[in-house]
Amino acid sequence: MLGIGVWRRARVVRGVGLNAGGYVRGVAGTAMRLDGAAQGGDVPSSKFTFTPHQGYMMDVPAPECEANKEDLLQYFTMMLRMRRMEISADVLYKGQAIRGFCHLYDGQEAVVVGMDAALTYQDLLITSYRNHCQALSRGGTVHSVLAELTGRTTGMQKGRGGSMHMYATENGYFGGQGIVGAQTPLGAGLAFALKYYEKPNIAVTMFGDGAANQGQLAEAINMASLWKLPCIFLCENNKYGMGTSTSRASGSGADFYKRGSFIPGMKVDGMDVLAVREGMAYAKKFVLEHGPLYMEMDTYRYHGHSMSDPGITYRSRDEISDIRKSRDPIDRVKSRMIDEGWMGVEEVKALEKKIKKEVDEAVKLAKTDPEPEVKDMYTNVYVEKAPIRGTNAYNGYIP
Ligand SMILES: Cc1ncc(C[n+]2csc(CCOP(=O)(O)OP(=O)(O)O)c2C)c(N)n1
Ligand SMILES: [Mg+2]
Repeated sequence: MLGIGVWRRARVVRGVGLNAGGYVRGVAGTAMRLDGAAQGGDVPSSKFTFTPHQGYMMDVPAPECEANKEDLLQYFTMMLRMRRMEISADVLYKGQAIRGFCHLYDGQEAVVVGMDAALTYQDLLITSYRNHCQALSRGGTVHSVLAELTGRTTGMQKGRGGSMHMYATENGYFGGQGIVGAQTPLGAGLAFALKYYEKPNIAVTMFGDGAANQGQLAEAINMASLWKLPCIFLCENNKYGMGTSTSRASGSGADFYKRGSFIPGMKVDGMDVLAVREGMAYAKKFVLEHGPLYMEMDTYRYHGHSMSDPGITYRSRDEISDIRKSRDPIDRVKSRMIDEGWMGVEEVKALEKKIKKEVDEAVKLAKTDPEPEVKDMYTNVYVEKAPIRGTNAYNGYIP
């Protein structure tokens, strides 16, 4: 065993504002959580088990953990918020308030919530275009994410990035990338910077099962291995790359976590926030000691690939509803809370109502907030007058 039970307790922070996610913004750049335990309250706690992780060239921790009521309530609330936000984005898109690309994250919420429960804002994060919920977790609000989607000045990037390009570098979030797999070497670069500056932190570079087949990922893993970078290559295996299932696209079959080949791998139930939290806490400690790790999150997306994909031509409605019934990440936390007697059905309903109201208010603002002005069209647009060789017959082109 390479060390178990690495669970960061939340620190006590008082007198500072909370954002919608219940995280404290900008305090020493850390995603500090205000939980009851940290505030000295008598918070009930219990032991939970989860689907065992699978390890490749490494040991994995036992599939059990301790979690308290405030932890679970916080994860439950955040996942509800994410789900409701994405459903609202779907409606806004269909009403043409959002234009262009839009990739929703519902179904996969436990990956981001569990991951950030084990990390801090000093741990750097970069991901693909399916990035709304990462933005929310790294200091965004439902309002700032939805307003970005509708192109308003109140959006995370002042309405200039849109669905695929949200960032919060002040919180260690290097955002969404539209080019499949492009973030994988960039994530290795972030890990290089952490190592170069001797920081006790890691970088996580998230990508999909489709991107996992790319050459640039293999190159990034190779360099990360040689330089022993504190990098987690985190594959969100949601079973499809656009309309292509993993069984049709991946020569190695289903075991993505073994695909780092010469670096260790760990497979985690990505539909269970506690499994993700525990896996990530262990993984962080592991990569700081041993170098890069390939993680596979076994997850599922409910929506189609993007808004132009109804999502039911290459898979059956039954497949989707079976996963919803048996593995839904929100239901899993909800039933744990109810089974422990930490929440009643009425309290759950009240919380769901509260989140719906919060998101509905954000939707209203996202529809009415001001759009960027034409005079700002070229703000942050850079033109370098550097000559590019070989672009015509007179500037260095050699046939
Ligand atoms: C280099 C490149 N090739 C193709 C595309 C078009 N494209 C966008 S998403 C996608 C599928 C990626 O699937 P996966 O990596 O599994 O991520 P998921 O969408 O499931 O999160 C493709 C082929 C692209 N954006 N960039
Ligand atoms: Mg995929």
